[in-house]
Amino acid sequence: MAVDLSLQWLGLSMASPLYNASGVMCRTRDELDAVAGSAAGAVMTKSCTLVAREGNPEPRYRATALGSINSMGLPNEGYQYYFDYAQAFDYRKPLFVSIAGMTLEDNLYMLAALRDLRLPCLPEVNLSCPNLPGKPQLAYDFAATAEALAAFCQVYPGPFGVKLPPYFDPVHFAQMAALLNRFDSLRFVTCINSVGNGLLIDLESETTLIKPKGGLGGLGGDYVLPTALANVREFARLMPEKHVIGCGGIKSGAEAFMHILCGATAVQLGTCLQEEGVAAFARIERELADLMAAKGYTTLADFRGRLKTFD
Ligand code: RRO
Repeated sequence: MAVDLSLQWLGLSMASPLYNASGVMCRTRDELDAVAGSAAGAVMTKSCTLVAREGNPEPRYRATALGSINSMGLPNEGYQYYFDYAQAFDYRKPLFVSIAGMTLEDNLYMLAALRDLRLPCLPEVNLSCPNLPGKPQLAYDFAATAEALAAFCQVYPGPFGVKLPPYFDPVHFAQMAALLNRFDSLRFVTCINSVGNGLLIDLESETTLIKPKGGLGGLGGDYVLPTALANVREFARLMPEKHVIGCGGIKSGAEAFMHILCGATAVQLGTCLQEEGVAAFARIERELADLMAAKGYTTLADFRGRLKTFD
């Protein structure tokens, strides 16, 4: 039975639902080209600021048997670097540009600049960086998020998306979904960013695994899969007119399948891609196709959002 992993959404065509999470394999042109040249269905850039940043001191990323912790601190080459990349891109697959201004004004400036370029790429505005000392995640402040989204829509007329942090309470899912549903040109949300401010410890040396923020950092990998699935599921249910992109804990075809079963239109690889490199895309696509074939599904639409519950 031939399995088809392709999808169409927002006028975009993807041969596969897998692409890189912002932050992984996407800071430099070489890394972006490697994703573009791989089996990934799309390419995402590192979140950018107006001015290039070095980020936090090292060690700032560590992987364990169960996932990863990072406090990179938004190292990036500055928005112009990624916009230049977007101008030179061949668009044989979709390109998403992640934006993470240090202020609302910075985000508006970058969105206006992107608008004026009239490129076929789509912005994903990062409302959820957990690693800037002294700076809380915007998307945990619902009033500030509403204000920011209204301003984005004023400046940027095209479709755009946001990267959300994980939420942990049904009331917060409902409040955030109601807020996001007010903005028609907000067409997709990516769930989830890393689970912020975890702490991993090396038992032998009794030391934190990473240096910034006394060892606190965003968790990814196995640690976050159930949280990611819950966020995908709830936002997909509460925002039927929008696309939810799943991110968190995907390391094989099984987790990719679960994200899509929860309602994800497409899915992103973070920790697994960082650890395995771009070969992960072809491997997980093969595993997803095999799993679908074994279950008798031939397209992603056959099972997307069809999670069964006991009630
Ligand atoms: O660069 C980072 O420290 C970082 C960012 Br901007 C983000 O959104 N999520 C994350 O885990 N790390």
